[in-house]
Amino acid sequence: AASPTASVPAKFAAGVRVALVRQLSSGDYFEQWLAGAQAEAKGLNVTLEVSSGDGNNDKQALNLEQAVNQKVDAIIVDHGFAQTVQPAIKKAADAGIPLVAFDVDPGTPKAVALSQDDHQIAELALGALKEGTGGTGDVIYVYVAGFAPLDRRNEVWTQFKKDNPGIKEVAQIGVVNNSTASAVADQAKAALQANPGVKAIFAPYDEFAKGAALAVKELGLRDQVKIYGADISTADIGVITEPDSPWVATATTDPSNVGRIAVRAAALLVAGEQVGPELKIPPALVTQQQLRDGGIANIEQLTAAIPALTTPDVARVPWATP
Ligand code: SR1
Repeated sequence: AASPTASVPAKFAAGVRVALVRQLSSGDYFEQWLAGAQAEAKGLNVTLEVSSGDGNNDKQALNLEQAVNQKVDAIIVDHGFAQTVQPAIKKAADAGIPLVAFDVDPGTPKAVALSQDDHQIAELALGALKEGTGGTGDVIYVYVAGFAPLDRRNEVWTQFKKDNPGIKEVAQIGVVNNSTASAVADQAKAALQANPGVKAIFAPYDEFAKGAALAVKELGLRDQVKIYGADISTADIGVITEPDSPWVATATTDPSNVGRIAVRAAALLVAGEQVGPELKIPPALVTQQQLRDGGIANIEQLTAAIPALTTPDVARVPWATP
C-alpha cells in the first residue's frame, strides 16, 4: 500500500464522530451508498452514527436536531426535503458543526453540497432513449417531485421533450416508499395497458427501472418496450443482462463511491481543510450491450471496466493510505 502524504490530525487519532442523517435507507442505491460510507469511515477512524427517517421527513428532521444537540464532529445529511432539513442545518452551521449535504439543498454556503451530476445522468439516459426510439414514439415517464436529484433530472426531461417533438409523454407515474419497485410495477402495468403503443419508459432511478422492467416482462412486452434508467447495483446488472431484458441502458455513478466521498468530505472539514462548496460526481452511461459483451456481472467488474466511476481525487484525504 502507498504511504499517506500527511500526518493524521490529532482528532482522528483519538476518533471522530460523524452523524449520517438519512431520509431513506431501503433499496440497492441506499444500501450500497451506506456500505461505501461505512468502509471509508472505518479507514479514517471515524465513528459513523447512522439514522434514517425511513421516508418520514419529520423523523429525519428530528434525527438531525438530535445530531446537532449531541455536538458531533460533523454531520452528513443524505437526501431530504429542503423545507424539513434546512432549519436544523442552519442550527448546525450556527454551532460551527461542519456539514455535508448529499442530494439536498442545504440552504447555506457554509455546508458542502454533494451531488451526482444529475443533469448529465438524464442527458446520458435520454441520449440512449433517443437512439433507441429514433426520436419518435410514446413514452412513459417515472418521476416523483421533491427529491432534488429527480427534480434536476426532470429539468432535462422537460427540455428533451421540447427539443424532440416526436417523443410524446403519454403517462407520468411514480412513487417513492419502502417498496418503490413493486409499487412502480403496478403503476407501469396500468399505464402500459392504457397506452398500448408505448415504445420506451424513462425511469431515472433504479427502483423505478426495476419496477418498470417487471411490468414489461409480466405483460409480455419485452420486444416492444425498452427501459432507460439511472443507477446500478450488482442486482441491477443481473436484471439488465438477463435474457430479453427490456432495461437496455442506465446512467450511473458508483453509489458506494459517492458514499465514500461524503465521508471523506466530512473528514476534511473536521480537519479544517477546504472543501467545495459544491462537489458534483460525474456519471457514465452503461448499456446492456456493454455489460453482456464485457461479461460484467457485478459492480467490481463494472468499476474495473469503467475506472472513471472511481474518483479517488475527489475530496482526497491527504493523511489516508490509499
Ligand atoms: C428518491 S431519490 C433516488 C435517487 O437518489 C440518488 O441520487 C440516486 O441516484 C437515486 O436515483
